[in-house]
Amino acid sequence: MANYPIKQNIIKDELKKLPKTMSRAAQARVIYKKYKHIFPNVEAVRTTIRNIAGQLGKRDIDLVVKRGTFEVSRSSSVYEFLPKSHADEYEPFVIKQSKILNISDLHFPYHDNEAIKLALNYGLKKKVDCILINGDLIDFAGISRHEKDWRQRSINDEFNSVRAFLKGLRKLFPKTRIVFKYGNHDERWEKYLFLKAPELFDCSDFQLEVLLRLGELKIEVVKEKRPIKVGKLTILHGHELAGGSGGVNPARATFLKTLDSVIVGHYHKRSSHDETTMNGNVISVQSQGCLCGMNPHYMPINKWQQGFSYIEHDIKTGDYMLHNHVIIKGKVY
Ligand SMILES: [Mn+2]
Repeated sequence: MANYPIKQNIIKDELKKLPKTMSRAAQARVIYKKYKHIFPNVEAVRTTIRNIAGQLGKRDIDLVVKRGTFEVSRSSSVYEFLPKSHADEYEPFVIKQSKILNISDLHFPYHDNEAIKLALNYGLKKKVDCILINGDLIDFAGISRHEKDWRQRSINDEFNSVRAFLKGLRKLFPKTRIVFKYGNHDERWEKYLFLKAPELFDCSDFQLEVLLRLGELKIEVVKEKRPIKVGKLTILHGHELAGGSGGVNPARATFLKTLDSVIVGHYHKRSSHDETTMNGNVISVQSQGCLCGMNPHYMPINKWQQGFSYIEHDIKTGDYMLHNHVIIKGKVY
């Protein structure tokens, strides 16, 4: 509050003109009448008067300063001047299942059915109790802010193919928890609405989860780049961490940004990076392969791998075993 001393000076000058016998409330009313353009209300003037007079005594300040802490009592009214905050809470999404199949980067309609079959078959064999679609389920090439692919099928076909996939997935795993975290490609829909049709933005019928019938299919959605926690492991799509292509080793690049045990998709590449701290704790970061076609027109030659991961999670301790598989020539390794 850069102008605070000026306000204080005004009040100091005014107080000199007023009788000392006057109550502070009355003083505040008089000064407020004169300076309505400066103070929001009488109470603000009164607070400033009390500040000047050092009147914020024990009775008003119910700051409960417990031994060694700086805790503020919930009933404290001293900080009522603080304006309402619009900052959002940013809580992670928690998965408490114990056998989780983690698939990512399917990029419909550029998906690879053979790779998808291998991943889902693995999930069936393991009798997983949760499937996480960890981002980039849909490509949305036609509404990208990057180069658009005019050869792609219509957006309607794109939606239809994803709906068919999700419907089939639900049928294959009727009782399994299914969670869909939006990646950068899935977020293109919302971005498109923001930029091209902001008037429609708050109409919930146009939300991606509605268009994909996720409610009917009992598929949960994780949006706004929220991290997912499986015990001591954090799962990110990868685009949440700003900057960089991941470089030679996406796991190491991710480690440098998170300094914690994480698995990401996004880079279409399997890599790992482990660090042992001075106290003997091991931080383990992994990136997993994709389930899309390996030679997209925008980057037909690349160094990607296809793959998926499987997480065994000890619900009691939060410990986990992470199996980061690659698919090579039709086989899971
Ligand atoms: Mn991505």
